Amino acid sequence: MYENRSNIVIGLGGNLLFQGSPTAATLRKAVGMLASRDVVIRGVSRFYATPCFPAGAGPDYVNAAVAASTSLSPRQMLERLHEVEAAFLRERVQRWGMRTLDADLLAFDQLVLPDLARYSQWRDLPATEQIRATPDELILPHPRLQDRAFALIPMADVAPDWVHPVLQKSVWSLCAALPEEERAAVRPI
Ligand code: PH2
Ligand code: MG
Ligand code: MG
Repeated sequence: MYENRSNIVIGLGGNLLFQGSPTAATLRKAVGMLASRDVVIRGVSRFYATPCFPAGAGPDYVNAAVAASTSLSPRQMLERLHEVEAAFLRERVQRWGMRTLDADLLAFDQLVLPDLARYSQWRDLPATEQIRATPDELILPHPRLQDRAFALIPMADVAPDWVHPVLQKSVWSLCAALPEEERAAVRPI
């Protein structure tokens, strides 16, 4: 039977504070948990050490990106990511006392969700508001994707040619538009 699959990119992040070098292992395990009949992993980026954003708010992260194809809807995919986060959250609560895995849906085909107006509203949110306000609905593409070297550089490993459906730029060109010092601070490990 023909199955309509979507190409997606997931951003993974983990903070170094509670696990040190095992952070990379956490991300690898997360990839293993994501893989299933309805989420086929197409590529995993290199792992990068990245300075915490906002600067000084905490220790460095390890970030990576995963390209996959899925038969799930955006909402189902988000739920799957929350399940994977929760699995590591439980582990972390026992072993390290805090969350160590963030799994974000960065891109889902060329979808713009919930609609162009609301996507644009979140993308253009002033920096001061970004710290306080979190959308309670799924926004796609990830509203901060174009700003963040720690998301774009790993994504360029697995989906350099994905074109942002609103900005009409490839990941590769979004990366090239980042300030040089921000790119340089994202280091493969
Ligand atoms: N994620 C955050 C906040 N800050 N900084 C880096 N370097 N990497 C992240 O993944 C990250 C962050 C909240 O999701
Ligand atoms: Mg995040
Ligand atoms: Mg998140």
